[in-house]
Amino acid sequence: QKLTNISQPTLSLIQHNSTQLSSKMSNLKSKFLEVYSLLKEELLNDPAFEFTDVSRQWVERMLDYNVPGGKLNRGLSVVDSYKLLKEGKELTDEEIFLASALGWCIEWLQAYFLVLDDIMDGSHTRRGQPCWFRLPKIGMIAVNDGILLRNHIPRILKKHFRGKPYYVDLLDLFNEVEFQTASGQMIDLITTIEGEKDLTKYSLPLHRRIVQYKTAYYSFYLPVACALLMAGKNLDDHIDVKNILIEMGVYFQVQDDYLDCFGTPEVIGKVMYCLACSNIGTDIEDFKCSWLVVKAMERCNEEQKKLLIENYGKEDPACVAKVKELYNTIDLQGAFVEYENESYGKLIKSIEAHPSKAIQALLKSFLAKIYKRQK
Ligand code: GPP
Ligand code: MG
Ligand code: MG
Ligand code: MG
Repeated sequence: QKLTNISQPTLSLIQHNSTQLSSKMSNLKSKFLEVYSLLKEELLNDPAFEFTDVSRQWVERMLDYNVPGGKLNRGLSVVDSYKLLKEGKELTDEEIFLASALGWCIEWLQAYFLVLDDIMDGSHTRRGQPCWFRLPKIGMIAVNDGILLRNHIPRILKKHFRGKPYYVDLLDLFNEVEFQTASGQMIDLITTIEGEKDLTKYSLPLHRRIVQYKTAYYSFYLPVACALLMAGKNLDDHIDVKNILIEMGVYFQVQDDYLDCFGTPEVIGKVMYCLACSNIGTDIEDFKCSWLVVKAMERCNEEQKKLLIENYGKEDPACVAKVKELYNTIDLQGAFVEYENESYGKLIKSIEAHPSKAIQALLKSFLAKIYKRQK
């Protein structure tokens, strides 16, 4: 593919950095996974609740099903970022453990969001398996499981960070980010209210507002902010880093919107497990303010607009197929490639304008992980 705006030296630097990282990663990743087992054991033996065998088994199954099964990018990023902030100095075992524990808190937060998001979106599959609430005998108990997952976070933080000078900032950070995400989820949901479905109100600024809040803060800012706090930094001094990460988060969610429709089901983990599930994602059926529909409205002629308005947001597979056919006719895949290259170029430029080399390396390693991702 043609890479506009990206110089060859820049590209090879990124690729070199990411290969270097991935060889070191396997060790950090195995340590990271060990920390999961430990945190789980602590939660399953939390003295604040008198567990029975049955309740302990429930929580263990729920955690194993929902917490560790993703790409773990957000969680691993904390360790990665902390290491880069330390500019190559060997981390102590305690530092690796603490950064991993914070990484897991983000994975717990993500599990909590996804369990509930799948109910709200009426989704079928997640990470290559049925959504938790779709399993026999789970159903709406999943709502409470989501609440439990959320409650595990402050318990992990209390156990391992209570004595740290940055403990209060950490709690505040998780609270702020959760609030921002829930607010983003609210605007994502209220734009699709039945009876008020109006595609003409969907625009790039509205899309941006939704994804900035529902995705960017918790997925991109939070891991780096955790690493900054651990490194003894004041978050108020790093607003520029935050802004770049938010931009990256917006780019990431545009990819998510794209993959919802054009991703390979086996790759993104939304394989059709049941006949009722005829689609990879559910954004078209759910009348979501997806980047694709916003771009489509921009590119359509009057007749195509009419067709889109008639078929978007309907459960009927024939309507969904018509929307997808239109997306192909107006070459949304091409529009996406163009967007992807342009965003990448802009992000690299703003990263390279940052005064700190360590922060540049951190941000570039983040970007390399998501650029042209297929899942
Ligand atoms: C995912 O968006 C949104 C979240 C994970 C935030 C949920 C927030 C809550 C407070 C529950 P999405 O629906 O586009 O993601 P996916 O495509 O993975 O379902
Ligand atoms: Mg969803
Ligand atoms: Mg959603
Ligand atoms: Mg999505």
